[in-house]
Amino acid sequence: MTDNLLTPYALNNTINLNNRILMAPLTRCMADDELVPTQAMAKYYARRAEAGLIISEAVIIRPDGQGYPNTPGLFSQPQIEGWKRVTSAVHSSGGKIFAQLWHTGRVAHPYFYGDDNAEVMAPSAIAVEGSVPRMRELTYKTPKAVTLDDIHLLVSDYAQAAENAIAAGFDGVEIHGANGYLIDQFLHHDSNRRTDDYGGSNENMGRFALQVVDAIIDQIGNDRTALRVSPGAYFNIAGDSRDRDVFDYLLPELEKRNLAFLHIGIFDDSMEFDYLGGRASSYVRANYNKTLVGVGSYSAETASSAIDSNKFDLIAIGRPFIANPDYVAKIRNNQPLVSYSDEMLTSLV
Ligand code: FNR
Ligand code: 8K6
Repeated sequence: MTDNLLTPYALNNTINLNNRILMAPLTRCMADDELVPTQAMAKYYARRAEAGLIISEAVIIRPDGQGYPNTPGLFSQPQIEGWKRVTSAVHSSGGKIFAQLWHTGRVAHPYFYGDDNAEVMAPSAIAVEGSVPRMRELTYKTPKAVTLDDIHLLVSDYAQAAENAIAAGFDGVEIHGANGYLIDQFLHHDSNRRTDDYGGSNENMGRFALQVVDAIIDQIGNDRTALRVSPGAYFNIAGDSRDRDVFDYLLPELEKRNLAFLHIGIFDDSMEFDYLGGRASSYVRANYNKTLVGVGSYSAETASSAIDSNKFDLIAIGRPFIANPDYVAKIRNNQPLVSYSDEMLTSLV
């Protein structure tokens, strides 16, 4: 039985969802060379409009946030116009869509936005190991430890991107604070070795994330602002047992902000983290008392029972939504799903 997934859910007084199934943010690398969303992307999202809420693929807030080819942006007028096509296609199909705002920090590569000498921004000058996926010749660079001026500009660029998202017709934004990208790099000791106001103590480690959240709330309101976090480091970052204290501080601070929701960033929620005492979702549930979105290798059945037993309130579905544009209808009608495979990433169906 998966009926509970199909019941409406009010995020707040502004946003009501028709059901509890979110489409997870899924990078597809299909924007045009100016990082403008295409008509094919508008159709792709509109086909999935039956989701209670679509979270867009991650959208870069400025050029030096780019770490993968053809990821869309929200910093130029043509990009805003391109997203208007997407949001209006989703709205005319009865759906809702948030933009996921992204800066990859040290996972950026200047190949995408400048010459070889262009700077890579991160909390500390520590390179991530390896190279860009599927572009193995692009080895990650040692980033620049951002200055206080850089930080102020980054915060205002996040806020500007949020304003651009609303101008483009999005219903709100999800700040990408997860999966080892810029905001997450500030939240983990492996990637943040700063000794100024942005590193060291729990409060300092959390400062950049909260400043971005607050700047966006000022711009577009808390009802339209959500955040994705990865308290368990698993991608582009190594875990450190001290990270838990940072999130012990951060989660109650976030709770005070009355966000639209908080969303876990993880590929498989059965992963357990020693320093969190188990799953990332259980840890967040125990330390955060507002709307929580679970994710990570769930089926409709396992998600339904997780919601039933109050492990989280809403479920985000990723890969199965790539394989099944009509995922929600199939769940409602009890129809079999097409299995996801990585080859599906090469076309936008
Ligand atoms: C992702 N994921 C992801 N997460 C995110 O926060 N922003 C993004 O842009 C992407 N992009 C992305 C692309 C692809 C191809 C995959 C497979 C995944 C992670 C995604 O949102 C989700 O957390 C995982 O896919 C786990 O959920 P499923 O797929 O098991 O339902
Ligand atoms: C978040 C941006 C990702 C953009 C590139 C697409 C990556 C495709 C990933 C496929 C999923 C495989 C799962 C990898 C899990 C890594 C955790 C250790």
